[in-house]
Amino acid sequence: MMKKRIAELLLTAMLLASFAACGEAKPDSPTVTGADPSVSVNPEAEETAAPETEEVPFEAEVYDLGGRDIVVYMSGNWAFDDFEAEEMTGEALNDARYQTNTTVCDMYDINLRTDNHGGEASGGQGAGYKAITNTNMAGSTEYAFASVGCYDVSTLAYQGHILDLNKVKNIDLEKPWWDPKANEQLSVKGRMFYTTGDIGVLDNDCTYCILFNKQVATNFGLESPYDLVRENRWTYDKFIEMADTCDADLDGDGKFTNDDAYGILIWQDSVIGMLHASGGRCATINPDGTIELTLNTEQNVDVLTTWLTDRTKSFSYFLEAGTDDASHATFTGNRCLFYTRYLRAVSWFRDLEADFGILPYPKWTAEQRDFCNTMHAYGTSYVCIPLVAADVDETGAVIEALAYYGRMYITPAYYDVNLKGKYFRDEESADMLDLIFETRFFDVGMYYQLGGYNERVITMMQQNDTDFASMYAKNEKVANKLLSKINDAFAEMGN
Ligand SMILES: [Ca+2]
Ligand SMILES: [Ca+2]
Repeated sequence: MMKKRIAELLLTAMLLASFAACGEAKPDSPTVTGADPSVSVNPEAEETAAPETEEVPFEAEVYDLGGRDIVVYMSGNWAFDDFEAEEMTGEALNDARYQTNTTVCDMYDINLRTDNHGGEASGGQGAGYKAITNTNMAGSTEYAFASVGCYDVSTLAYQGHILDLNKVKNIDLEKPWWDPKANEQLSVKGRMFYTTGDIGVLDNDCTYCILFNKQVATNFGLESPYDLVRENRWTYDKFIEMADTCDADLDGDGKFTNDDAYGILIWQDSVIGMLHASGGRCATINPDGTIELTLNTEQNVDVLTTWLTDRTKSFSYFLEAGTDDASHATFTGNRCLFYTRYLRAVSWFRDLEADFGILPYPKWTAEQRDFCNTMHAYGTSYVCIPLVAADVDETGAVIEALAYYGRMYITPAYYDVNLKGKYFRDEESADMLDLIFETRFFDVGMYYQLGGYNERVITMMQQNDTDFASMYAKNEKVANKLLSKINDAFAEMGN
């Protein structure tokens, strides 16, 4: 981490030097964090200095598309408004989207429209699956491209209904506006059927994180969690040790309720977040393109059993469905140290007086190479192109441009919105956001819902069940059966 950060700073310094030499310093060049660029040119600067975003040229073709409509089909379990902005409103994210859209529309002479089915069920054969398979079958080219819910888009991929983005002219997934870890972890024999990156913010909102209440940390004289992250001491054991100092039966009634104090407010899906944070995956795509079930490793069993057990301890407050406001009061009322959720939660609290920061999920041990932060499969949607599509070169260029300008406008706006509190700006969390996005993690085993493990571990969480081994064994056969079908389908696509 340290080495990488210094390398980035050096690179940034070199780039800035070369811009200066050419007399091309661009005052409006985008920064990921909005930090003062003069801070990051100094390699001696503290590690907290946020690196300037590297300037990378846009290299896709620019076409004159004669005012044609480009319709984006959108679906997924969460409602979302990526690609949508009708006018400038003063709201940072809306305006960044508007700026992105108008720039790309002018550049290509297109009319960008959406057909938004966000919030409709996406369970593998949901709205997005049906829409894309139906248009393919009808030979319709109504949708230029799509953003489809995770469970649906992964089904579309193995059934051959969407294009390999690596073969689309004008899309270059190696560019920094696309997620590099997605390339690494979602490729099947070099094919990439769907991806994500700066093109939207739904994926950001669905990214798991841990919020921590700064007042509670101060009250208990705890170490700065930001320092722990920087010093590679932010581990699962440290996380639990800190949580375990903060619980108290405040009203002395012998029960733990909304009125008491806790170490961790726990969201049920955190069970998947914790597995992924340790580097464990339900399934892994091997270099030969075959997908393998990798859930039942010694370490994964250890991680899951430990977290499922810690969830039952008195420092843990399990968030029951539908009681968010009452449960959140423990966090916003400075009676809870950590809250395991996703980045969307930041927007719920920034207007409140509670002073909180953003952290990655902890490493399982300090020996683990990287932090690993996953995205919420249920809520995320991915960009894809239907198999039956017209003018794919042109569509590819438009998609590439939306992602390029998304990096310039949308991602910085996302940082601004999520770091800006009522009374202060949380600059240290900017570094954490960088880290979280850089280390994002993809697990197709969850997307394909192999063995229903994605839901079953959550049910275990709800039911205080800690016997992972039995649950795993009961569902392994079903998991492998579906996996064979998927592997056969990908194998049939040849090389
Ligand atoms: Ca994004
Ligand atoms: Ca009590």
